[in-house]
Amino acid sequence: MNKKIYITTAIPYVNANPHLGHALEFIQTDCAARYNRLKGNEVFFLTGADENSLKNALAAEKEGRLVEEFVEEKRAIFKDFLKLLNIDNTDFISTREPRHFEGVKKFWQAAEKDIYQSDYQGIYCVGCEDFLKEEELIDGLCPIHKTTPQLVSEKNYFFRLSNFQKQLEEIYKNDVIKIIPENRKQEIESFIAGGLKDFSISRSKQRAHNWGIEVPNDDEQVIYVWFDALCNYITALGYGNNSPLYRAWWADSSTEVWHFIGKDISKFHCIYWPAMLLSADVRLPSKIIIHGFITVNSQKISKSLGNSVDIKNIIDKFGIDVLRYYLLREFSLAQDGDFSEKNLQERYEKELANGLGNLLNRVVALIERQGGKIKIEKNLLENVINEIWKKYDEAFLEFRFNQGAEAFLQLVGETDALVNQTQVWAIDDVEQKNGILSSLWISLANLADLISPYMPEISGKMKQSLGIKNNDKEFLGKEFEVKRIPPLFPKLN
Ligand code: ME8
Repeated sequence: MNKKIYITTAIPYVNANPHLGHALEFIQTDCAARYNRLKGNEVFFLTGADENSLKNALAAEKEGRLVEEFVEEKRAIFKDFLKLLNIDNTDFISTREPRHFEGVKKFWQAAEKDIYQSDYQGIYCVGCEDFLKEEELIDGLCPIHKTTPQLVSEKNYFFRLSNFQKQLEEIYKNDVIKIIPENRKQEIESFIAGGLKDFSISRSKQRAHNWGIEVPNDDEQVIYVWFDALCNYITALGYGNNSPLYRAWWADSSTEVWHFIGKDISKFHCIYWPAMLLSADVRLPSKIIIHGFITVNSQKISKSLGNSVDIKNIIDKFGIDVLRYYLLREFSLAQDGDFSEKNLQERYEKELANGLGNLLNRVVALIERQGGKIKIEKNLLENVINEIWKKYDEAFLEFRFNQGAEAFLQLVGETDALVNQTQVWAIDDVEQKNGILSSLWISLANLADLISPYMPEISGKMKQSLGIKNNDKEFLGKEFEVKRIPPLFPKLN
């Protein structure tokens, strides 16, 4: 039976421009969304921008700009970035939108029984938008941002996270929310086992630089940016006015809800967010899929550390599908990975240009020599293709994008082997020759589907070259006219 799946990415801060880490997350999420659409599932794919944070306000002030104007400009840059990466999202939410403000206020009120006021003193890192513990500091600095945290002392509203200790333990023990991969689940379970403490969910307006969503009925305080931002997943659908979209895609328990996030924000998504939802009596997500970090020279990518990769350059040189392919093929969900253009180029030449591209070229040329039309009569590779789809589908169950790519590369290899072993070009028997060419054609038609979540444009070009129209899935007995096209992966200058 086909499923309905609501898929989300984290919403990036817009204090700086998008980087390769954001690209990895957008592309992985898009790949999962496209795969599920390919399988006939109905997908709603949300992404957006996290705009009410203090670090956005500080970045704007540093440039002497109005915050509202600054975030608008950055939001547009993130939207362009999504287009550049060919991300097929259904909607985009900015946390400055009225639907978000309305929804966050409603959510706060729904969780009010677990909210109380208290004095607080602690050290706060604006880069993390989080309170840190003294023992986490290295030489008095935040270990990630290498900056001195602020000492904060004020009256805040708190969320009674401690109330949810037992429920969260049960949720993860029974995989009510499934955390993928397993190593991240263990981290969350041990964090919970360490004891959950209430956390502050508001800031004085002064400390927030007068930027953010006001606490309902208290015009002195704004809502903590994580409490606000996490709500985007439901406010985008219209939680605020209980809209039909919200009822269909979130409240309906037959819909699956999947959050894609990076490892640095798992505490917020796997602990704070479910507790907040339980408190407000809103259903929980089904899966939280957590990826590792891309590093450049083993350092976290960030504008402030000055080690960002020029994505535009890479795309100009190789094309967007190649960057997508590389990120999905190279990085496994559970581990961090170091980005290397040399490695990308090697995979481009070996796996794409000499592998997939060459195979298409070869088979189309063989069919052209027979007049360009092929009546599909046989599939000698049927078992192989079935086995490849099985491996591919299994990989997607756990979001092992790299294994999905291995599966289709294996099919490229097996199809190439059929050309070589049969020496099809030298066969005179018309029926035998057509049987082999049919099989080669079918394999390529399957490859066009298999690669489509990874390289949607290349997939379209392959289909065009194979003469496939209208997303045909049944090939036997039908005739197709192939067409030579410029190389899918041209030689690099
Ligand atoms: O955390 N490699 O925003 P963000 C891989 N606004 N992924 C990376 C990465 C890297 N080097 N750097 C960042 C936020 N990411 C919040 C999210 S959601 C309600 C609010 C990932 O711009 C990071 O893990 O810092 C996160 O999933 C996403 O990019 C946005 O990060």
